[in-house]
Amino acid sequence: MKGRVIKSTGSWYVVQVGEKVVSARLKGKFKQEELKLTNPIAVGDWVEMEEEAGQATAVISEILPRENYVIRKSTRNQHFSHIIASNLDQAILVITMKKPRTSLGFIDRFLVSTESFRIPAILVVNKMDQLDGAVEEEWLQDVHEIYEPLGYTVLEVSALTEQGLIEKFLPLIRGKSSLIAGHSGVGKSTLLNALIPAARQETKEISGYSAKGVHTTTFAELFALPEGGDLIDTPGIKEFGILDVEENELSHYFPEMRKYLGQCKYNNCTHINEPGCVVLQKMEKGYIHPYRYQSYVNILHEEDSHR
Ligand SMILES: Nc1nc2c(ncn2[C@@H]2O[C@H](COP(=O)(O)OP(=O)(O)O)[C@@H](O)[C@H]2O)c(=O)[nH]1
Ligand SMILES: [Mg+2]
Ligand SMILES: [Zn+2]
Repeated sequence: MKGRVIKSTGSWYVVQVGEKVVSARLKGKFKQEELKLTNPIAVGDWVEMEEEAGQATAVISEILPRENYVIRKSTRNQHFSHIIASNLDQAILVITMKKPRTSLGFIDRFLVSTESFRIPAILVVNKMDQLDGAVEEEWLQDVHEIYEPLGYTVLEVSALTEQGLIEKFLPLIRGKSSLIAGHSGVGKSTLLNALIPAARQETKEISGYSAKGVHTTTFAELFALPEGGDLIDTPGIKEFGILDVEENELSHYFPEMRKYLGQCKYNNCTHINEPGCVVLQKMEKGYIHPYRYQSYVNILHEEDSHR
């Protein structure tokens, strides 16, 4: 019996098998190849199961090879990683200009992660009903000007008024498996509820708590769209983290730099101050946005301090 894991509670897995939902568990130790994982099975995994005699539950006997996955370092043991979700067609970053404000630097970190996982990313600007003021207009314009030329889709919606949801958002997610990420309070749950009423996700007022003080222990969960496809909610996951990217590898995950790689004088160029650096030249000529270059430098230095 083959199915897809839609929820994990640690030891039990909820698996979708056609129209049916089955509770399944793992028997014994599971062999892990290559990766050191804190969770052997992730939401989005396709698994093979055997029914347990006389019971409504099943035992997972095999994980089918993952097409891709999104992973982060374990918070408890940094030699281990945690798979957030697998078998994704795309990742959607929900962003807002205020309450909370999503910084361009945060967007860039997210995009570096999705580039490294080779998963296409979409930026969804939520809370468009709240758009007022020149500062916000400018932020929105920056988002369009910076990310669209790089090939990322930027979409504007309001989960509250449902503006843009059916005409613009639905066509992008129909029939696909999409991960939803973003700061706490940007409206991920509200968006999910608007598209999948059966999801009934709890939404939280932002004013009542400080985003930093909230300890969310919830796991990712997959919800089927009535129109086909599914959305994977990732509550409590701020960012995936950038895993073990070598210094001169980071620029591979910036599409606007990627095309010039190999043209720098030194093949281990980090594009900071090396002579004959084509990336720096292109940036000075305006082919690479200075904000993006600044994010590149910031990520390089942050990752450096973790080495
Ligand atoms: N004005 C406005 N508020 C929204 C919108 N979407 C969500 N919210 C509000 O933002 C707060 C946080 O939403 P929630 O869905 O819990 O965010 P999450 O943490 O990303 O899941 C709630 O009070 C929502 O009602 C929107 O499009 N416009
Ligand atoms: Mg939520
Ligand atoms: Zn260079």
